[in-house]
Amino acid sequence: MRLLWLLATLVALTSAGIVKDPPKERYDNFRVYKLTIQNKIQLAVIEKIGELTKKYNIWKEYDERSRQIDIMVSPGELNHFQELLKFNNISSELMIENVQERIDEEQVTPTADSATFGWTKYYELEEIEAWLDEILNAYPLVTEEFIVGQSYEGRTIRGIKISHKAGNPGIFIESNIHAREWITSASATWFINQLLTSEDADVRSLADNYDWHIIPVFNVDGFEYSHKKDRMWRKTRQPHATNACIGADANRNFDSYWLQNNGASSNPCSETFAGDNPGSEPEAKALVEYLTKIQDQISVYISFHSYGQYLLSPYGHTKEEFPENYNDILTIGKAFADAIEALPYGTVYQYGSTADVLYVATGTSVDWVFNELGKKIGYTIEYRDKGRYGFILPPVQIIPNCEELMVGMLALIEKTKELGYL
Ligand code: 0X9
Ligand code: ZN
Repeated sequence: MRLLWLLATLVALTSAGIVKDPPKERYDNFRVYKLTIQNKIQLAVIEKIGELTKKYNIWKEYDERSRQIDIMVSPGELNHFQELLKFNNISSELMIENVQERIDEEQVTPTADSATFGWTKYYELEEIEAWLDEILNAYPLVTEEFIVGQSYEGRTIRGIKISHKAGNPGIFIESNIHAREWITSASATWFINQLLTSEDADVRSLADNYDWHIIPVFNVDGFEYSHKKDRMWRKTRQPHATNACIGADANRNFDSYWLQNNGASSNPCSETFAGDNPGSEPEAKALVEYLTKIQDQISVYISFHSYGQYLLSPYGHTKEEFPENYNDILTIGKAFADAIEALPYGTVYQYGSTADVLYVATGTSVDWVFNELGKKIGYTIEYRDKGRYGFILPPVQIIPNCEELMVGMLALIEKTKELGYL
């Protein structure tokens, strides 16, 4: 009876607008530092504080090559953090002084663009989906919607297939598996638009001679949450049974070396939490089922991420071993990176296996496709930049980033074909 009263009061308060949803997360005076690590003790210290998820947030995990790690620090923790750096002799570079300012700047959009969908601002899920519907309507002969499945919160994970003729080899693009990496869905929609509208001969041939399967926003719940509640959200939104922390890293939830070799975390509060078991996240499970079903139609798999400017390939689980076709994988990677560097922006991409050039990551989608579906060509693209803006890449950089994607893709596909994989 008492419970009933409590419930009734709660309903009354909610409808009166007294009990509200928690407000949008703010990042006033949160800073982002790039740290350079010199030894294991320093790394252990930073990884330990990285687990204090209320105070810190790892933006970019430690990578052995650069010996760097990017970490966001809350204002209340700043003094302690600075003492810690000093005490442990860790050198640091301040990348972002006030994360909230960057977020606010990101929202400022040119008014001229507000009526039509474009690539000078970032859009919310609803807007992206409405645009997708328009595209499907405008190009009914060459496009088709596909449905991967449902997210934890019941959203539909949608994709678009673009096919200009029967019998084309297939290229699969999965984007925005990490919610806060907004540049990835902006690039995916731009790329879709180019495949359908570009008059450039090279782009036309890319559109005509391959079937494109593209998911612009894979982590739909996380993406929505990153717009509405917390700009820095990365994971899925499924609550954990025994813990207050929500979500798992969908890109650690696939059944390929799952939770092995320290390539993911078993701590539900970590940004790289692998989930309770492979496929525990409905999104990852749905993608596995969908890809298994259409595997014969796919030759190349690409996953869009940010940031760091890398083209990463398998393996993610070890740097002691490499795939048997690693030379080809590197040749294709070089073609991609060279093409991008040749543009006037001069942006430099590093390429190589995930474990070798970045860090050990297990249970990722690309590695699952490579190892379990036996696909020979799979890459992760980590877009701009190298930490100046990190995840909050200013809207003016969307189109330059996309131009880089296109020349990179043209070179990648051409080389992949030349080497006999397409
Ligand atoms: O850690 C990740 O999941 C990716 N980096 S990110 O900063 N965007 O989170 C890299 C994933 C590497 N991919 C594969 N091994 N397939
Ligand atoms: Zn990512």
